[in-house]
Amino acid sequence: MKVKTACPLDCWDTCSILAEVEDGRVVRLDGDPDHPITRGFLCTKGRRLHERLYAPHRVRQPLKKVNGRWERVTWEQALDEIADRIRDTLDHHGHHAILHAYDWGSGTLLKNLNQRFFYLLGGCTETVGSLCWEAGIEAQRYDFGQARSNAPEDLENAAAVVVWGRNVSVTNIHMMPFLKRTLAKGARLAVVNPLPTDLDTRADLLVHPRPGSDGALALGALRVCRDEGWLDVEFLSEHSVGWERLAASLDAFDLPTVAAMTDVPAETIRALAAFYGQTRPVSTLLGLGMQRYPGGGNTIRAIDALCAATGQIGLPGGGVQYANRAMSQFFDVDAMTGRSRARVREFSRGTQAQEILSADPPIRMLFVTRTNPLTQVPDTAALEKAYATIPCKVVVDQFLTRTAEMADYFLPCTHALEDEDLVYSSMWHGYVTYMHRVVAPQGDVLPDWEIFARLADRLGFGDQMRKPIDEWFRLALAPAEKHGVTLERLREEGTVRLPVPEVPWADRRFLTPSGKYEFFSATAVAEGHPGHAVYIPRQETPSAQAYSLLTIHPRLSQNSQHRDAPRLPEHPVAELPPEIADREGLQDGQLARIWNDQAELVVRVKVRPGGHPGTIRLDSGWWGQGITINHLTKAHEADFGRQTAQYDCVCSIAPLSGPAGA
Ligand SMILES: Nc1nc2c(c(=O)[nH]1)N[C@H]1C(S)=C(S)[C@@H](COP(=O)(O)OP(=O)(O)OC[C@H]3O[C@@H](n4cnc5c(=O)[nH]c(N)nc54)[C@H](O)[C@@H]3O)O[C@H]1N2
Ligand SMILES: Nc1nc2c(c(=O)[nH]1)N[C@H]1C(S)=C(S)[C@@H](COP(=O)(O)OP(=O)(O)OC[C@H]3O[C@@H](n4cnc5c(=O)[nH]c(N)nc54)[C@H](O)[C@@H]3O)O[C@H]1N2
Ligand SMILES: [Mo]
Repeated sequence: MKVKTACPLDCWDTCSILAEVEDGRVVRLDGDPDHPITRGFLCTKGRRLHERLYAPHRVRQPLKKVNGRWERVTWEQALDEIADRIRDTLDHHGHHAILHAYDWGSGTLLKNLNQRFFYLLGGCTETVGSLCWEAGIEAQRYDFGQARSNAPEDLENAAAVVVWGRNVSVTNIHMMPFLKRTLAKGARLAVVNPLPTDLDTRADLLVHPRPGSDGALALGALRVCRDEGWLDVEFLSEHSVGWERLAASLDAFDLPTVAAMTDVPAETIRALAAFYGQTRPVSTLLGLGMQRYPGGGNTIRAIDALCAATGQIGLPGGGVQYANRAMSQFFDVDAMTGRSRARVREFSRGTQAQEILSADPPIRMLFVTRTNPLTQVPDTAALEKAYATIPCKVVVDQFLTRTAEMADYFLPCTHALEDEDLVYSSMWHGYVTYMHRVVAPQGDVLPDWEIFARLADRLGFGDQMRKPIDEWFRLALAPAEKHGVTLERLREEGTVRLPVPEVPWADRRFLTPSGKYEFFSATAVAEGHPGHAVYIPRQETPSAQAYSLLTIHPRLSQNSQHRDAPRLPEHPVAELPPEIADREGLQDGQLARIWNDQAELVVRVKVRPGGHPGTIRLDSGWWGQGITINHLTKAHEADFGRQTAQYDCVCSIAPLSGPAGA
């Protein structure tokens, strides 16, 4: 029997899946050939959902920590005790003493009911902001009114493609067939990335900026376009506001200055400018990496400005693709959660450690759902210290993550293949997929929403957490139903396209206050930011001995979800260019120490030519040797959206037998 479901992981691609079931067990997972975008192919991390379902170390019973050791307990005991703690906390400290730390470890619709529970308490403290993408989302809100992307199929209309900081072949693998077809039709390709990528061999133009300097690069290229007259005059005069103010600021970005700021040769900056200024349409595929810096939001604004001024917006084959927030209008998530009615105290996901330590009222209980903060939040040591001050900690997960190991109660939840749900992503394409339940839940695991409904029963508001799931679906789908995307259709068809535009802004009407593209944004000013894109340098300065450290997403796993990886190496692989290897006396395959003022780690060296000569790469999500990759990173914030700036990080490296480090 084959059952249709979808991948719940927080990812560009949001694949639909065909699960083959025999005798009540999943025997294999394949991509669903009927999905118009992901077309029958599943990536490694998607296929590994199967491994995680049956992993021997998956936890299938509730656990309680007694004298420092986990003991099995019944749901009744765990939930009775937790409900007592909640009541006691509310009585003595109020609802803001309860912190709900959540993220998108599973992105399915019904998971929003977790938040509902806390809002029904009257409110709570919750984590907001982003470890992921929010600076760029805010940047595009200032520029366009909302972050929107041209449809994947539209890429083939491009005369040129710029892959700017997106690791397409690793993180967005279903883009590859679209990209290959576009290149086969003769489109030119530019790749802008400090690290070498799999696309480099196909590129007509390779740009390897110093990490965190893309804002200067984009403004430098835009100045060339201004000076050469490579601008779309009609777009500037009819469809935008504030160009003159941005244009005047470009005088500071002459080629020699920008070359020194970015380590990109002047002729390469000029070639990038020509790429935009002398070709149309150019489709720009942005990644999220270059906004994980102190000036990250302004960097995205600078790239938007380069694309807009050269006339790449609102055209088939054009656009600056960062996200597809047009998707959110079809789901009434607030109706499910009731957030707008709750009194919520907000802590930033990235800087929650300091906020916990200085909180008044203090945090007395922590609930963690759909996230593993003690590997994924920058500056792990600071967060460990802060969490240690919280007297009662509850983690809902499937595995004893590093975060769970610190908890008092572990509540085991269902795996996506054991749930009925819906999933869509606002990162890329416009499809939503219905997830049929593939197999029965194992052991004593419960869906997240059932765990919180049972807690609510004990606290006297179970009726407000309990509805048949179809009613929750209908509540959330009300806006989509107006466009004919009904629950019945979703159940029957599996994957359905929502009516998001194929080519956003084709009518040149933007969602900004002026209705035009805003090179200068009064909204940004009102929110305390510069009105137009500026260049904000990073805080951690690379030097002859302190290299940039980029801790990017792993190929074979989703973030930290590779506890079950058979190949998880004891020593993470540090990829570095020959320039660093030569200077530090490092050979391919040898062990080396990486350190900075926060932590030290033993890595295995892999020399990979190409890329910026002072940049080292590690996979994020790894942990071992008593620490995580994020012990090395700092809790700096980006300029917009309470986004973390974890890529603003430097480190030193030496052979393992070399001189002592930090
Ligand atoms: N296999 C796999 N796929 C995933 C994920 C995963 O963990 N594994 N995670 C999913 C999630 S949560 C997300 S958010 C997306 C992320 O998708 P991407 O944005 O494609 O990938 P990241 O690893 O977040 O971003 C790192 C990219 O930004 C580049 N970069 C870093 N600093 C700079 C800079 O200063 N300038 C420029 N130009 N580039 C820079 C890095 O070299 C790298 O190519 O991927 C999703 N897909
Ligand atoms: N250094 C560095 N740090 C980074 C990044 C980086 O590039 N470099 N990337 C950042 C980015 S883009 C992101 S998005 C974050 C991701 O940060 P997280 O979301 O914390 O990352 P994951 O490792 O995916 O952890 C998700 C957890 O949710 C659990 N889970 C899965 N399904 C469910 C479910 O249905 N219910 C519940 N309750 N739990 C479930 C998983 O088992 C896993 O433990 O990491 C950020 N941190
Ligand atoms: Mo992410």
